[in-house]
Amino acid sequence: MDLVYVNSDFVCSATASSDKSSHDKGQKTFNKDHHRWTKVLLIALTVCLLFALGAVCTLAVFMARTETHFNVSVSDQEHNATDYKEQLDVLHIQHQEMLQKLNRLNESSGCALCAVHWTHSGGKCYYFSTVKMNWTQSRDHCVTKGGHLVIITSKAEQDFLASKISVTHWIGLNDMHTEGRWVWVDNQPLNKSVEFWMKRVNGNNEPDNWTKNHPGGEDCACLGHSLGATEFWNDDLCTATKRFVCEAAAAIN
Ligand SMILES: *[C@@H]1O[C@H](CO)[C@@H](O)[C@H](O)[C@H]1NC(C)=O
Ligand SMILES: *[C@@H]1O[C@H](CO)[C@@H](O)[C@H](O)[C@H]1NC(C)=O
Ligand SMILES: *[C@@H]1O[C@H](CO)[C@@H](O)[C@H](O)[C@H]1NC(C)=O
Ligand SMILES: *[C@@H]1O[C@H](CO)[C@@H](O)[C@H](O)[C@H]1NC(C)=O
Ligand SMILES: *[C@@H]1O[C@H](CO)[C@@H](O)[C@H](O)[C@H]1NC(C)=O
Ligand SMILES: [Ca+2]
Ligand SMILES: [Ca+2]
Repeated sequence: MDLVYVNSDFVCSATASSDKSSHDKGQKTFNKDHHRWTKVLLIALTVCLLFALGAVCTLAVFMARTETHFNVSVSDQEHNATDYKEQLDVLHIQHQEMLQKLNRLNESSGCALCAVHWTHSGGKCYYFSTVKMNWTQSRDHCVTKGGHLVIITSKAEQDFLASKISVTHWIGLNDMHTEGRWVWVDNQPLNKSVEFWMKRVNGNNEPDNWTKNHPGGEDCACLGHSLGATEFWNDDLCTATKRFVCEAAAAIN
Protein backbone atom coordinates (compact mmCIF):
# COMPACT_ATOMS: atom_id res chain seq x y z
CA MET A 1 0.00 0.00 0.00
CA ASP A 2 2.92 2.30 0.67
CA LEU A 3 4.06 1.50 -2.83
CA VAL A 4 0.77 2.82 -4.25
CA TYR A 5 1.19 6.15 -2.46
CA VAL A 6 4.77 6.53 -3.69
CA ASN A 7 3.64 5.84 -7.25
CA SER A 8 0.82 8.38 -6.99
CA ASP A 9 3.31 11.01 -5.79
CA PHE A 10 5.53 10.22 -8.73
CA VAL A 11 2.63 10.42 -11.20
CA CYS A 12 1.54 13.73 -9.69
CA SER A 13 5.01 15.35 -9.91
CA ALA A 14 5.46 14.07 -13.48
CA THR A 15 2.21 15.67 -14.53
CA ALA A 16 3.26 18.90 -12.79
CA SER A 17 6.65 19.10 -14.57
CA SER A 18 5.09 18.70 -18.05
CA ASP A 19 2.95 21.83 -17.47
CA LYS A 20 5.80 24.28 -16.63
CA SER A 21 5.18 26.74 -19.54
CA SER A 22 1.68 28.00 -18.65
CA HIS A 23 1.78 28.02 -14.85
CA ASP A 24 -1.46 29.89 -13.95
CA LYS A 25 -3.70 28.06 -16.34
CA GLY A 26 -1.84 24.78 -15.68
CA GLN A 27 -2.33 25.06 -11.87
CA LYS A 28 -6.10 24.77 -12.32
CA THR A 29 -5.82 21.74 -14.66
CA PHE A 30 -3.33 20.14 -12.30
CA ASN A 31 -5.70 20.51 -9.30
CA LYS A 32 -8.56 19.03 -11.33
CA ASP A 33 -6.38 16.08 -12.55
CA HIS A 34 -4.97 15.52 -9.10
CA HIS A 35 -8.49 15.29 -7.66
CA ARG A 36 -9.56 12.77 -10.30
CA TRP A 37 -6.47 10.58 -9.79
CA THR A 38 -7.01 10.54 -6.06
CA LYS A 39 -10.60 9.43 -6.61
CA VAL A 40 -9.52 6.56 -8.90
CA LEU A 41 -6.84 5.50 -6.47
CA LEU A 42 -9.27 5.56 -3.57
CA ILE A 43 -11.73 3.38 -5.46
CA ALA A 44 -8.93 0.97 -6.43
CA LEU A 45 -7.77 0.88 -2.84
CA THR A 46 -11.27 0.21 -1.57
CA VAL A 47 -11.70 -2.63 -4.05
CA CYS A 48 -8.33 -4.07 -3.00
CA LEU A 49 -9.28 -3.75 0.64
CA LEU A 50 -12.59 -5.48 0.02
CA PHE A 51 -10.84 -8.34 -1.78
CA ALA A 52 -8.33 -8.63 1.05
CA LEU A 53 -11.12 -8.59 3.63
CA GLY A 54 -12.99 -11.25 1.67
CA ALA A 55 -9.88 -13.41 1.52
CA VAL A 56 -9.26 -13.03 5.24
CA CYS A 57 -12.88 -13.82 6.01
CA THR A 58 -12.86 -16.89 3.76
CA LEU A 59 -9.63 -18.08 5.37
CA ALA A 60 -11.03 -17.49 8.84
CA VAL A 61 -14.20 -19.42 8.07
CA PHE A 62 -12.23 -22.24 6.48
CA MET A 63 -9.92 -22.46 9.47
CA ALA A 64 -12.81 -22.37 11.90
CA ARG A 65 -14.50 -25.19 9.98
CA THR A 66 -11.35 -27.32 9.91
CA GLU A 67 -10.89 -26.83 13.62
CA THR A 68 -14.50 -27.74 14.35
CA HIS A 69 -14.25 -30.83 12.19
CA PHE A 70 -11.01 -31.83 13.94
CA ASN A 71 -12.55 -31.26 17.35
CA VAL A 72 -15.62 -33.28 16.42
CA SER A 73 -13.64 -36.29 15.18
CA VAL A 74 -11.48 -36.28 18.31
CA SER A 75 -14.54 -36.14 20.54
CA ASP A 76 -16.10 -38.95 18.48
CA GLN A 77 -13.07 -41.09 19.10
CA GLU A 78 -13.24 -40.29 22.77
CA HIS A 79 -16.90 -41.18 22.67
CA ASN A 80 -16.06 -44.50 21.00
CA ALA A 81 -13.30 -45.25 23.49
CA THR A 82 -15.73 -44.53 26.29
CA ASP A 83 -18.25 -46.88 24.63
CA TYR A 84 -15.71 -49.72 24.53
CA LYS A 85 -14.71 -49.13 28.13
CA GLU A 86 -18.36 -49.21 29.19
CA GLN A 87 -18.92 -52.41 27.18
CA LEU A 88 -15.84 -53.98 28.80
CA ASP A 89 -17.10 -53.02 32.26
CA VAL A 90 -20.51 -54.53 31.50
CA LEU A 91 -18.90 -57.76 30.26
CA HIS A 92 -16.67 -57.88 33.33
CA ILE A 93 -19.70 -57.58 35.63
CA GLN A 94 -21.58 -60.25 33.64
CA HIS A 95 -18.56 -62.56 33.92
CA GLN A 96 -18.46 -62.08 37.70
CA GLU A 97 -22.20 -62.79 37.98
CA MET A 98 -21.86 -65.97 35.90
CA LEU A 99 -19.01 -67.20 38.11
CA GLN A 100 -21.09 -66.51 41.21
CA LYS A 101 -24.06 -68.37 39.72
CA LEU A 102 -21.77 -71.28 38.85
CA ASN A 103 -20.40 -71.32 42.39
CA ARG A 104 -23.90 -71.30 43.88
CA LEU A 105 -24.84 -74.16 41.55
CA ASN A 106 -21.66 -75.99 42.52
CA GLU A 107 -22.34 -75.54 46.24
CA SER A 108 -26.04 -76.31 46.11
CA SER A 109 -26.16 -79.40 43.92
CA GLY A 110 -23.10 -79.59 41.73
CA CYS A 111 -25.09 -81.75 39.29
CA ALA A 112 -24.28 -79.41 36.42
CA LEU A 113 -20.59 -80.20 36.92
CA CYS A 114 -21.01 -83.96 36.65
CA ALA A 115 -22.53 -86.29 34.08
CA VAL A 116 -26.10 -87.52 34.49
CA HIS A 117 -26.41 -90.10 37.34
CA TRP A 118 -23.10 -88.92 38.85
CA THR A 119 -23.03 -87.06 42.18
CA HIS A 120 -20.82 -84.06 42.84
CA SER A 121 -18.82 -83.61 46.03
CA GLY A 122 -15.59 -81.78 46.83
CA GLY A 123 -14.79 -81.07 43.20
CA LYS A 124 -15.22 -84.75 42.23
CA CYS A 125 -18.01 -86.77 40.62
CA TYR A 126 -19.13 -90.14 41.98
CA TYR A 127 -21.13 -92.91 40.41
CA PHE A 128 -22.88 -95.41 42.70
CA SER A 129 -23.68 -98.52 40.69
CA THR A 130 -26.98 -100.32 40.97
CA VAL A 131 -25.67 -103.52 39.40
CA LYS A 132 -23.28 -105.94 41.08
CA MET A 133 -19.97 -107.11 39.60
CA ASN A 134 -16.77 -108.76 40.79
CA TRP A 135 -13.84 -106.43 41.56
CA THR A 136 -12.04 -106.57 38.18
CA GLN A 137 -15.30 -106.15 36.28
CA SER A 138 -16.17 -103.17 38.48
CA ARG A 139 -12.73 -101.63 37.90
CA ASP A 140 -13.10 -102.03 34.13
CA HIS A 141 -16.68 -100.77 34.11
CA CYS A 142 -15.66 -97.51 35.86
CA VAL A 143 -13.02 -96.99 33.16
CA THR A 144 -15.61 -97.44 30.40
CA LYS A 145 -17.72 -94.77 32.16
CA GLY A 146 -14.84 -92.29 32.00
CA GLY A 147 -13.62 -92.70 35.57
CA HIS A 148 -12.02 -95.24 37.87
CA LEU A 149 -12.95 -97.20 41.01
CA VAL A 150 -13.03 -94.65 43.81
CA ILE A 151 -9.75 -93.63 45.47
CA ILE A 152 -10.32 -92.32 49.01
CA THR A 153 -7.80 -89.69 50.04
CA SER A 154 -9.43 -87.86 52.96
CA LYS A 155 -11.74 -88.26 55.95
CA ALA A 156 -14.20 -85.89 54.24
CA GLU A 157 -14.33 -88.10 51.15
CA GLN A 158 -14.69 -91.24 53.31
CA ASP A 159 -17.55 -89.63 55.29
CA PHE A 160 -19.31 -88.47 52.13
CA LEU A 161 -19.18 -91.96 50.58
CA ALA A 162 -20.24 -93.69 53.82
CA SER A 163 -23.22 -91.33 54.05
CA LYS A 164 -24.34 -92.28 50.54
CA ILE A 165 -24.42 -96.08 50.77
CA SER A 166 -26.44 -98.59 52.74
CA VAL A 167 -24.85 -101.77 51.39
CA THR A 168 -21.24 -102.73 50.75
CA HIS A 169 -19.55 -101.33 47.57
CA TRP A 170 -16.19 -102.09 45.94
CA ILE A 171 -13.52 -99.35 46.15
CA GLY A 172 -10.31 -99.05 44.11
CA LEU A 173 -7.97 -100.73 46.60
CA ASN A 174 -6.35 -104.23 46.49
CA ASP A 175 -3.41 -106.31 47.64
CA MET A 176 -3.60 -108.80 44.74
CA HIS A 177 -0.01 -108.34 43.67
CA THR A 178 1.69 -108.58 47.05
CA GLU A 179 -0.20 -109.84 50.10
CA GLY A 180 -0.59 -107.06 52.70
CA ARG A 181 0.69 -104.35 50.40
CA TRP A 182 -2.44 -102.35 49.54
CA VAL A 183 -2.39 -100.19 46.42
CA TRP A 184 -5.01 -97.96 44.79
CA VAL A 185 -6.03 -98.34 41.15
CA ASP A 186 -3.71 -95.42 40.26
CA ASN A 187 -0.80 -97.55 41.66
CA GLN A 188 -0.39 -95.25 44.69
CA PRO A 189 0.32 -97.23 47.89
CA LEU A 190 -2.19 -96.84 50.72
CA ASN A 191 -1.27 -93.90 53.00
CA LYS A 192 -1.24 -95.32 56.55
CA SER A 193 -2.58 -92.02 57.94
CA VAL A 194 -5.59 -92.03 55.59
CA GLU A 195 -7.04 -95.53 55.98
CA PHE A 196 -10.41 -96.55 57.36
CA TRP A 197 -10.26 -100.30 58.00
CA MET A 198 -12.97 -101.72 60.19
CA LYS A 199 -11.93 -102.17 63.85
CA ARG A 200 -13.77 -104.48 66.23
CA VAL A 201 -13.73 -104.42 70.02
CA ASN A 202 -12.87 -108.15 70.06
CA GLY A 203 -9.70 -107.35 68.08
CA ASN A 204 -10.85 -109.09 64.87
CA ASN A 205 -9.97 -106.13 62.66
CA GLU A 206 -9.96 -105.82 58.88
CA PRO A 207 -8.19 -106.59 56.68
CA ASP A 208 -8.29 -110.16 57.98
CA ASN A 209 -7.44 -112.02 54.74
CA TRP A 210 -10.14 -114.42 55.83
CA THR A 211 -9.61 -117.85 54.23
CA LYS A 212 -12.37 -120.00 55.69
CA ASN A 213 -14.68 -120.08 52.66
CA HIS A 214 -12.03 -119.19 50.10
CA PRO A 215 -8.53 -120.48 50.69
CA GLY A 216 -7.07 -117.86 48.31
CA GLY A 217 -7.64 -115.15 50.95
CA GLU A 218 -9.13 -111.69 50.45
CA ASP A 219 -7.33 -109.19 48.23
CA CYS A 220 -9.96 -106.61 47.27
CA ALA A 221 -11.24 -103.79 49.47
CA CYS A 222 -14.81 -102.66 49.85
CA LEU A 223 -16.59 -99.94 51.77
CA GLY A 224 -18.80 -101.61 54.37
CA HIS A 225 -19.11 -105.21 55.47
CA SER A 226 -21.63 -107.59 53.94
CA LEU A 227 -22.74 -108.42 57.48
CA GLY A 228 -23.35 -104.87 58.70
CA ALA A 229 -21.75 -101.47 59.13
CA THR A 230 -21.11 -99.59 55.93
CA GLU A 231 -18.81 -96.77 57.15
CA PHE A 232 -15.52 -98.76 57.25
CA TRP A 233 -13.34 -100.83 54.94
CA ASN A 234 -13.11 -104.60 54.67
CA ASP A 235 -11.05 -106.90 52.51
CA ASP A 236 -13.16 -109.42 50.62
CA LEU A 237 -12.93 -112.10 47.98
CA CYS A 238 -12.25 -110.42 44.62
CA THR A 239 -14.56 -112.83 42.77
CA ALA A 240 -17.52 -111.79 44.93
CA THR A 241 -20.04 -109.57 43.18
CA LYS A 242 -20.92 -106.23 44.80
CA ARG A 243 -22.06 -102.76 43.87
CA PHE A 244 -19.19 -100.33 43.36
CA VAL A 245 -18.34 -96.62 43.42
CA CYS A 246 -16.67 -94.91 40.47
CA GLU A 247 -14.94 -91.53 40.68
CA ALA A 248 -14.16 -88.90 38.02
CA ALA A 249 -12.91 -85.34 37.98
CA ALA A 250 -15.66 -82.70 37.89
CA ALA A 251 -15.98 -80.75 34.65
CA ILE A 252 -14.75 -77.59 36.36
CA ASN A 253 -12.35 -77.90 39.25
C1 LIG B 1 -16.87 -45.41 16.21
O1 LIG B 1 -15.91 -46.17 15.50
C2 LIG B 1 -16.39 -46.83 14.38
C3 LIG B 1 -15.29 -47.70 13.83
O2 LIG B 1 -14.16 -47.66 14.62
C4 LIG B 1 -16.91 -45.82 13.36
O3 LIG B 1 -17.43 -46.50 12.23
C5 LIG B 1 -18.00 -44.99 13.99
O4 LIG B 1 -18.40 -43.99 13.11
C6 LIG B 1 -17.50 -44.35 15.27
N1 LIG B 1 -18.59 -43.71 15.97
C7 LIG B 1 -18.56 -42.44 16.32
C8 LIG B 1 -19.75 -41.93 17.04
O5 LIG B 1 -17.57 -41.76 16.08
C1 LIG C 1 -16.91 -76.43 43.15
O1 LIG C 1 -16.82 -76.83 44.52
C2 LIG C 1 -15.58 -77.40 44.88
C3 LIG C 1 -15.67 -77.77 46.34
O2 LIG C 1 -16.95 -78.25 46.68
C4 LIG C 1 -14.45 -76.44 44.60
O3 LIG C 1 -13.22 -77.05 44.88
C5 LIG C 1 -14.48 -76.00 43.16
O4 LIG C 1 -13.49 -75.03 42.93
C6 LIG C 1 -15.83 -75.42 42.83
N1 LIG C 1 -15.88 -75.05 41.42
C7 LIG C 1 -16.11 -73.79 41.02
C8 LIG C 1 -16.19 -73.58 39.57
O5 LIG C 1 -16.27 -72.90 41.81
C1 LIG D 1 -0.47 -89.17 53.91
O1 LIG D 1 -1.55 -88.36 54.34
C2 LIG D 1 -1.18 -87.30 55.20
C3 LIG D 1 -2.45 -86.62 55.67
O2 LIG D 1 -3.27 -86.28 54.58
C4 LIG D 1 -0.27 -86.36 54.43
O3 LIG D 1 0.14 -85.32 55.26
C5 LIG D 1 0.95 -87.12 53.93
O4 LIG D 1 1.73 -86.29 53.11
C6 LIG D 1 0.53 -88.34 53.13
N1 LIG D 1 1.70 -89.15 52.78
C7 LIG D 1 1.92 -89.54 51.55
C8 LIG D 1 3.14 -90.38 51.33
O5 LIG D 1 1.18 -89.27 50.63
C1 LIG E 1 -3.60 -114.29 53.11
O1 LIG E 1 -4.06 -115.51 52.57
C2 LIG E 1 -3.24 -116.07 51.57
C3 LIG E 1 -3.94 -117.32 51.09
O2 LIG E 1 -4.18 -118.19 52.14
C4 LIG E 1 -1.86 -116.34 52.11
O3 LIG E 1 -1.04 -116.80 51.08
C5 LIG E 1 -1.28 -115.05 52.70
O4 LIG E 1 -0.03 -115.32 53.35
C6 LIG E 1 -2.22 -114.50 53.72
N1 LIG E 1 -1.73 -113.21 54.18
C7 LIG E 1 -1.66 -112.92 55.47
C8 LIG E 1 -1.12 -111.58 55.81
O5 LIG E 1 -2.05 -113.68 56.37
C1 LIG F 1 -14.75 -111.31 37.13
O1 LIG F 1 -15.67 -111.87 36.22
C2 LIG F 1 -15.15 -112.03 34.93
C3 LIG F 1 -16.27 -112.52 34.02
O2 LIG F 1 -17.05 -113.50 34.69
C4 LIG F 1 -13.98 -112.97 34.93
O3 LIG F 1 -13.45 -113.11 33.63
C5 LIG F 1 -12.91 -112.42 35.87
O4 LIG F 1 -11.87 -113.32 35.99
C6 LIG F 1 -13.53 -112.18 37.22
N1 LIG F 1 -12.53 -111.54 38.05
C7 LIG F 1 -12.38 -111.83 39.33
C8 LIG F 1 -11.33 -111.10 40.07
O5 LIG F 1 -13.08 -112.66 39.86
CA1 LIG G 1 -5.24 -110.01 51.04
CA1 LIG H 1 -12.08 -109.28 55.33
